[in-house]
Amino acid sequence: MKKPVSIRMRASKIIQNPRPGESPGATKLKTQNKNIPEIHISGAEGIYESSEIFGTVKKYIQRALRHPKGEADRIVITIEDIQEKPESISSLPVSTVTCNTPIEGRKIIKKLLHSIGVSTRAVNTALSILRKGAMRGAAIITAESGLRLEPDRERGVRASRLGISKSALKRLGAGLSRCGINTDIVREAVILASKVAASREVIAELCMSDDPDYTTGYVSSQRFGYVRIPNIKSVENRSGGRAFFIREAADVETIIDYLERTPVIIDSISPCRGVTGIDEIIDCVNK
Ligand code: WAQ
Ligand code: MG
Repeated sequence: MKKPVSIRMRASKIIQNPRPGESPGATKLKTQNKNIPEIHISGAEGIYESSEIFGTVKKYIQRALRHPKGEADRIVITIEDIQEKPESISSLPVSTVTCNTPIEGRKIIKKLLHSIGVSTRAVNTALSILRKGAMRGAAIITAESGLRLEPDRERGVRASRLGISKSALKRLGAGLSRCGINTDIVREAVILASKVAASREVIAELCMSDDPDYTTGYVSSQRFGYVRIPNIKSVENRSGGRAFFIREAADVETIIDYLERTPVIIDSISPCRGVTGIDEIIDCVNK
């Protein structure tokens, strides 16, 4: 990639006259030095070539202005040169399980995460954070004891400085198209999950969109890939978020530095498998 740049967007909305108890996830707008509560509307990030800056910023702004969570009143765009040479990684293989209800979804989440050593306590910590929603980034949870370790619980940790080469993007798009799931949302989530899973200290990730109309979530890990779970929540449900499960003895600061600051580019692609049985997915773990 020639002259890589990191582009990030975050959009928020001011809550006018909030009633007590409403918008529990609202944070105070610090930049204007006023006590105005705001909610996170959407965010996006990626590594691009400098020639892609205008097109990408336009796409990000359109996304912030036409979001199902509401129209943003504040959009912050950050564009920075990438100085370090990005690390190259492969994308995770993608599969989809059959799931018809949120209750079934919870069972699938537990089964997949238990198969790679994430404890019930850790899964329950994550599910209760996702149920509350309203974070801008992800929670960091120890996989055995289920302790929550990210320093700022309102913000969470945002995986950033991640991208994909043009040729890998083409191949990823072709694989996802064959499964009928080649959308911005899926591509961006696969890229993010692949960077997160490439950290040796991260065992798995759980994700549920906070968009009220997007009901497919995923569990991912280097061991079984990116596993999509349809109907993980019901329509009109505004809960959502991400949790990264980490090794018990891992150093949180090192993990955050990798997730937020180390530039990573996907330059090879793993297969897109389509609908797969959960037992078949777990069998891969034991091989
Ligand atoms: N780093 C960490 N956490 C993030 C990031 C990031 N870069 N971006 C979003 N989050 C957290 C944050 O808490 C959001 O509220 C939550 O995740 C959901 O973000 O294959 O669209 O952008 O069909 O709404 C999954 C795709 C889509 C499943 C997830 O997430 C599929 C999605 P959203
Ligand atoms: Mg969202």
